[in-house]
Amino acid sequence: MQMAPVYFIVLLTLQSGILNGDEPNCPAHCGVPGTPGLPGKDGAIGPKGEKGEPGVVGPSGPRGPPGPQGIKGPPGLPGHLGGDITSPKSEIQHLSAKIAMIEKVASFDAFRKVGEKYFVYDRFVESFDKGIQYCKEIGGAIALPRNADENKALLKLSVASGLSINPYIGATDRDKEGQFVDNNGKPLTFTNWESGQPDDYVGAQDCGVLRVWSGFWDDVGCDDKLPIICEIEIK
Ligand SMILES: [Ca+2]
Repeated sequence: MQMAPVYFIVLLTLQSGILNGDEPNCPAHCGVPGTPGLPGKDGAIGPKGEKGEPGVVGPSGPRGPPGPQGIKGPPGLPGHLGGDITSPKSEIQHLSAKIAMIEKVASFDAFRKVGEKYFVYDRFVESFDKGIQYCKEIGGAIALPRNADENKALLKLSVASGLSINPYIGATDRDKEGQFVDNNGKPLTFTNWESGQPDDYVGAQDCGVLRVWSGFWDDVGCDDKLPIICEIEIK
């Protein structure tokens, strides 16, 4: 019961302060806080800026993947079947074959060109029939002049080759006496017989030769072994 007077004193002191209008720990002019003000107004929008410099073009990007295959085109126009127009391929084949034949001709011991014909001689000496076979194997036939120029060319080749024996020409009448034919069995369109020839001497001369000292023709035995000159046409 000793605390009762102290409590009473404190209560009286507090009550006295409130009645005098004082607030504890407050400055002399401190009032009640007001309400917050409104937000300030925005400023005006500034002028538009100058246009900027153009930018630099960047490097190319990587190559894209290949596109899909295109649509197949329409068929071409029909070609010529008549053979008037020579295709480059056939022309090349023709020239290749021609070159091969000329190379073959040049491989002979002697040759001479006249027109589209080449006379070739490789010092082969045989009978008429062996000569036919030999010339056939090289792509030709036994030489047979078809005109004066060819006859002269064959004579020049014979002389240039030093022939002293008359070479065969591709003419014979062994199938029908007196009717000389060429390698294909056709009648001769040009002849250059020596005067008095062909005489079918003793009935045993059915094959023609070129006389190397005159260029005229004679008929001799077909089994005689004589120089074989072939002709090859290269067109
Ligand atoms: Ca004769």
